[in-house]
Amino acid sequence: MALRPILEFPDPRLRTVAKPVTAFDAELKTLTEDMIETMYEAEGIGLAASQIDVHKRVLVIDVSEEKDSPQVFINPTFDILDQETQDYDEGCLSVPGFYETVSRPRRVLIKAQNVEGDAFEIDADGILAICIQHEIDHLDGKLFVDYISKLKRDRIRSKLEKAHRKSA
Ligand code: QAP
Ligand code: CO
Repeated sequence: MALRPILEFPDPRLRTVAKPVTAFDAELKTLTEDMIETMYEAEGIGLAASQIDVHKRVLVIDVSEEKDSPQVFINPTFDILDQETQDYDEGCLSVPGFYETVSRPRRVLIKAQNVEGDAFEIDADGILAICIQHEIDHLDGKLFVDYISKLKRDRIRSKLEKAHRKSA
């Protein structure tokens, strides 16, 4: 297993639209293991392959209290089950240190495949419903900062750019 570096906003590679997974092979298994390790090390609850510069439709999520229940989603999609929205102060491993309120549908039916390629569905609400929508956005080149004002986004951008210059 290996840790992979996480891209940070405003890295343009985060805007890449990920391609569907077609090969359910050992390389995919290794990718998901590395993503789970990288997510835990960074103390995240979700990570999209896009965030480690792998542009395949792969997500890992662990919303459990004990951080012992990683879930893998290959080629994930969702249907909205409840038009009612919920607000949540979202963060992102690619936007470290910043949190902003985002409103998303509160209940969704997740459809995905596991690492073997078997299809499954989950009726999700709460944090899992928010997390899956946030992570699928990554696969489509979108970030939570796209939902806030340009003023707030530009402030976050300049603060992160400054931090990146200092650490370079
Ligand atoms: C996405 O986010 C998410 O700024 C996952 O310094 C967000 O794991 C899903 C993190 C909200 C549901 C609700 C962020 C860690 C982790 C930071 C994360 C930081 C350290 C974010
Ligand atoms: Co994120």
